[in-house]
Amino acid sequence: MFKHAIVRLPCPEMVRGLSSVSQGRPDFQRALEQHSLYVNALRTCGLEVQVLQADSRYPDSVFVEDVALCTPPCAIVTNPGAASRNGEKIDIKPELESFYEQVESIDAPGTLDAGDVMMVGKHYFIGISQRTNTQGAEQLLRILKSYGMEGSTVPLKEMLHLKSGLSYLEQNHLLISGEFLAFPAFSDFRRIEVDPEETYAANSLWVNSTVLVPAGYPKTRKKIERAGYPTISLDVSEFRKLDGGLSCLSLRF
Ligand code: CIR
Repeated sequence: MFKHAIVRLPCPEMVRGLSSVSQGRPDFQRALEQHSLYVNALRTCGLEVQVLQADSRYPDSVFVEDVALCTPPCAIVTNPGAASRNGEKIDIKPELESFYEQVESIDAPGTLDAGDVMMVGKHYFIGISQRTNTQGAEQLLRILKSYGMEGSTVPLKEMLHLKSGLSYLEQNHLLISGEFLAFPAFSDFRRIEVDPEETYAANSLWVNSTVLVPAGYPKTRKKIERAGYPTISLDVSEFRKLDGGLSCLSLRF
């Protein structure tokens, strides 16, 4: 169970955030409203939510998940792989230190975005992507091992981040899509397969037994509910325009 979440408010400069999709620029006012409903949903799931101020130096800083990995015994400040986002790691450290005694870091030449890391109990799957390199993954594996945890790597071909196409919903349930369907390490899960026309919904978010799902993907929502989870549907259209989704908007621990 999670007790806390950290989120960062979107900044008006988000309209210039990184994007690989051609859905237009986000509408800042709408993004603020969607973000506020997201925070409410986390609170409904029982989390105490720390809301950090917007940081206009970093257009993508609302996607706070990428700058840290929060595990039960320690937090790890990452070294984000996109140049325009790398400085986001500096201000997250003191926030994590107010919750954690142990705060580790990933350092150059290693790069790692925590959107590439999926926690399954004490095992962490680490995507090797455009943002996360093998040195970053090796550093993370060493840190995990020193705290009694472990991990393995997953090479990405198409997705931006590992969790763009995979979400662990606990109880061995794995929401899975696209290139990951054929990956052997994911064959033994109770798989909930996402239809090709709903791949964006593969980034859904388990929070204390409830699953947050992006609005507009009814087939996936139904499949998750059939697997036994209550769901909360949230419109995250403005974050989608920047390749972001539900998991990217918070750190949970
Ligand atoms: C980026 O390209 O870094 C942002 N526009 C989106 C980050 C999304 N984060 C995530 O999937 N964990």
